[in-house]
Formats: sequence, structure tokens, C-alpha cells
Amino acid sequence: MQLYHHPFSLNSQKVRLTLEEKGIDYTSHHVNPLTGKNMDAFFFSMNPSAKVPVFQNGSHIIYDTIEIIQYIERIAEKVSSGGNNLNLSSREVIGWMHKIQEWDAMYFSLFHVPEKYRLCVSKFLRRVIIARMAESPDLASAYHCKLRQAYDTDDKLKNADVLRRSENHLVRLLDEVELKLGETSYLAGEEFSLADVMLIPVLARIELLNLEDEYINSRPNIADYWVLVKQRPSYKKVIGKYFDGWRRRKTLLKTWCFIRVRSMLRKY
Ligand SMILES: N[C@@H](CCC(=O)N[C@@H](CS)C(=O)NCC(=O)O)C(=O)O
Repeated sequence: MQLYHHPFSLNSQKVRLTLEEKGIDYTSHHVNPLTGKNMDAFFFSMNPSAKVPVFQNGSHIIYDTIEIIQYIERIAEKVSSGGNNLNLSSREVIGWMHKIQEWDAMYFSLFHVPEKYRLCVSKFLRRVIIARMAESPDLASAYHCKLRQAYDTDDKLKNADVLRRSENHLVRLLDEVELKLGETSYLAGEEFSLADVMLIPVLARIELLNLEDEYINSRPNIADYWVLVKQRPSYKKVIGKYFDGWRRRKTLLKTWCFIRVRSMLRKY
């Protein structure tokens, strides 16, 4: 089993947390969307949306985060039960998974990145797309589509309504989570579940953007829960290793330097 993913990608974090929690072995391929590695022809021809994560098991390829997670869950259950009585997620867990996945972190994240960095990265990525398009003319129309999407995203970031809608959506979601965590220790009951796997990267993104006072610490149940789930080995391996404390600067600086140097050398 192969996973194409990156530590920066919220959806990749959800899948990797699932793999760690379920103890499933896989081959990991890092595809950094901020440095345009997702535009490389080998990955782009398999997945013209260029989005991560992508999960591959033999000839079976899955592009949708929730489908990947449910596939991993079925594999883990088959292994542990010998193929009998699969103990899959309850309707409540699946309901939370979809509810959390409906919130798209992209605009929210981009709005909170300082403009200087955002503009530099978006210009770099457009150049990368154009360079890859020149190398693989057979994929030109898919690359064109990606380029249009990049311009469209830049346009949307000029519209304050887009941020407001995303913030309101997040506030509604967190308010509902806060209520639920007042009744149970974890999101879908007293046991850690895939609903929690979906929520942890959202809280980690809020913390990465230095917005925890506004969105986490102002909600006491979520604040306590956040301390609790950060103790899990899966969190430490998938998120903490890259973003806790001083590691955050190192992780971000590495990607930033790559983009600056490549931009200066015009090496896309
Ligand atoms: N269809 C995917 C979307 C995944 C997605 O949005 N991935 C983001 C990172 S979290 C990405 O790869 N963005 C890079 C791009 O759009 O070029 C899903 O729902 O699982």
C-alpha cells in the first residue's frame, strides 16, 4: 500500500492518523503541494486534480479522504477479526466525519498566511505549473485547468466574504463540538474514534495559524480535549513531529527557503 501525502496537508494528516491508530504499514511518498511536487508528471498523470492524499493498493487508487479512511478501517478490521464480524464505525462517527470534512480549510488557512509569503508561493506555483506543462504537452489541458484554479483561488482571496463564510462555518462546527464534548470524553462517545481523527488536524491547523485563543481556548471542553488528544502517539508522529514548538519554524523555513532559492534561480 502506498500513500502520497504531505505533513502540511490537513487531509493527509487525517489519513496518516488513521493508519497510525489502526497500526497499518504502508509506503510513504511525500508530495509537497507548497513546492509544487504535486505537479510532477508522475503524480499528475495519476491524479490530474493534483491533490493529496492519494492512496494506492495495487491497481486500486482512492483520491477521496473519507473513502481512504473507510478503506483503511475495513482492512484493519479484516486483519483483527480474521474477516468475520467487521466492527466498523457507527452512524454517529460517520456523521461527524462528513460534518468535519465539509469545512474546507484552504481559504481559511490562506487568508491567515501573511500576504508576502502567500503571493510569493502562489506566483512560484503558477510558474511550476507552466514549466511542467511545457515538459508534458500531453497533459496540457489538465495543467491549464490547474492554472485557472490557481488564478481563481487568488481572486477569491481578494473577497472578504469568502473568509467570513469560512470563519462562520468553522465557528458553527466548533460550537457543536464544544457541546458534544461537554457530554462525552471524545467526539462520538467515551472511546477515541475516526471522528476524532478527523477533528485533530482541524485543531492543529488552528494552532499552526496562532488562532488557538480565539477558536480553542475560548471553548473549555475543546481546550481540555486538545490537551488530551495531543498525548496520543499518533498525534506526535503525524503532527507534533513537524509542528510542535521549535519544530514548526524548522518545517516552515525548509519549504520557504526551497521556494525562495528556486524563485531566485528561476528553477521551477
Ligand atoms: N478530494 C480531496 C481533496 C484533498 C485536498 O483538498 N487536498 C489539498 C491539501 S489538504 C491539496 O492537495 N491541495 C493542493 C492543490 O489543490 O493543488 C479529498 O476530499 O480528499
